[in-house]
Amino acid sequence: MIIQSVHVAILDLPTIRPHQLAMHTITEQAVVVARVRDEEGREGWSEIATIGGASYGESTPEAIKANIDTYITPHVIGQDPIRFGKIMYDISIHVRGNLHAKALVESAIVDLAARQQNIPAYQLFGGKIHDGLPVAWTLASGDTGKDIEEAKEYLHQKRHNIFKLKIGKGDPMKNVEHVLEIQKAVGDQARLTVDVNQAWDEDTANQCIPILQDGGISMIEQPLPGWNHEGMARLADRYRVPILTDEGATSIQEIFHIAKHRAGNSIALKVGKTGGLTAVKQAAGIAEAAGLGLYGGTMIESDLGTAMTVQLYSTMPPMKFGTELFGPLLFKDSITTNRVEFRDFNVIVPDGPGFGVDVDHEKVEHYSREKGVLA
Ligand code: MUC
Ligand code: MG
Repeated sequence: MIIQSVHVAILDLPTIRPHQLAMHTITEQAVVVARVRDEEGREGWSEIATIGGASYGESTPEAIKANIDTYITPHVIGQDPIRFGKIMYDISIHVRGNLHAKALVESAIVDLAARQQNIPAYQLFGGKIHDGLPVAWTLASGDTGKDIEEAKEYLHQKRHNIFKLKIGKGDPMKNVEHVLEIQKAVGDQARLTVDVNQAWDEDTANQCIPILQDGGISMIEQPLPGWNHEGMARLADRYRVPILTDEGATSIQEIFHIAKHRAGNSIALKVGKTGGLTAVKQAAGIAEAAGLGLYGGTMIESDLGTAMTVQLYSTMPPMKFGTELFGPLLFKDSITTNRVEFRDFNVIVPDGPGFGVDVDHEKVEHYSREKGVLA
């Protein structure tokens, strides 16, 4: 049952509140979805997000769509989805880089391959080890009081007991005070981490990290620019609090480089930046072999992209820092008819065929930037 079509659309999904990062505040998240269809009309779907247009990483939603439509789709049409390894190998010969685009395409093909066999997609990656994964929530409302309220509410609901604080925007010392206030309010019941999103230079990092470390913060994510592997290595060497590389840890080659030079002592995995589900498993292998701690990252995808990532992470040994697959909870609405579940501080691994969530075609059309692409 070969693949007959590939279609890609950009969706703009509104969030329940502004989500403030160093470089961009998300009120509407642009996610890219792909649909592959076989000869019998069966569909495989996937979703990958970037953040803030071109402001976060190398890819943009528009580039992902254009490059799949023009350069990748011809290598997918007529292929057998169960041979997704061969398809991705063929694509790698003809298309350099474009990791987010490759991730989106591979994932849609995997969903279709699993649905053709009526099995969950995690069966194609060795089977699940876990039924649920610890899941953090990001406190990023931009207001200390609101963040404390959110943290207390989610602790009460037993939804999250790990909180990541975005502290890359504005005055670094004020942000450190903000972290310590939240730590004082909930720190005995929760574990707190911070994500600087590349905003500091090394001097600023050396001023702020000791205070955060003494304050009981359990991990510092990407304090320096992604390119500054040497600086990250010095910080990882100097402090006992774990230093996590996110934006700097992209392709498997880059992750090998980070592991070799210990540019951080832990890394955030993400399906988009590393180039797909298979690539993320390879990346995790490199990191584990080097003794780096793992974190199950997200680019804030909705139920579809989250289900696919939850399924993949479920096939890996426990990650030292858990996951942050909270994406569906930040959106006002869902583009799937069934939802990813969150309970007892865990995100639950969906068990249905494919990634275990079914796309709501009307919702996809409603949120599509360009109408009729996936109709
Ligand atoms: C990032 O840099 O980690 C993931 C969770 C979140 O709040 O922001 C994203 C991106
Ligand atoms: Mg990050």
